[in-house]
Amino acid sequence: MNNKRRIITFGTFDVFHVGHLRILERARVLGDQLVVGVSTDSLNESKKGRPPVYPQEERAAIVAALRCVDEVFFEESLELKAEYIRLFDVDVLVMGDDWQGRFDKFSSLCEVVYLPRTPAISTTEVIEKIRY
Ligand code: C2G
Repeated sequence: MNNKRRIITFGTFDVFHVGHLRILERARVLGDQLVVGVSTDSLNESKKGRPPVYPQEERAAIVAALRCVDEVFFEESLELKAEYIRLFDVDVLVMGDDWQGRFDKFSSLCEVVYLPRTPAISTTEVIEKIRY
């Protein structure tokens, strides 16, 4: 029997920064194994209206190399959360609090936890800083 507590989280993780690292580390300590869904380029474009800076293979490679991450897959659609929760057999869904309340409907499948975002850093701010 596998009695490990499995955690899942999702994100684009474009222009990887310390806010991304912190949420993955904080998600991981809520259990024993951390599975991360990295948004595909096309999902990111539909969510944010622009293509990511780094392509999905590179974003996924960076996330997969982290000590706190056990497994990575591509998140193809925001509508597939229930399928991913079942497929990866997870106990907890963790999201940043910018998504507060948005995933409560999955609480019949697993525990749903929102963690506070790291203040004062975002991919958009990093891009702006480099640009000017
Ligand atoms: N994050 C954070 N602190 C920041 C910036 C981001 O804790 N300063 C968290 C976000 O709350 C999110 C994760 O890092 O949980 C990934 O952030 P994004 O790459 O911006 O992810 P997003 O595009 O919101 O994708 O299915 C849900 C989506 O795929 C989430």
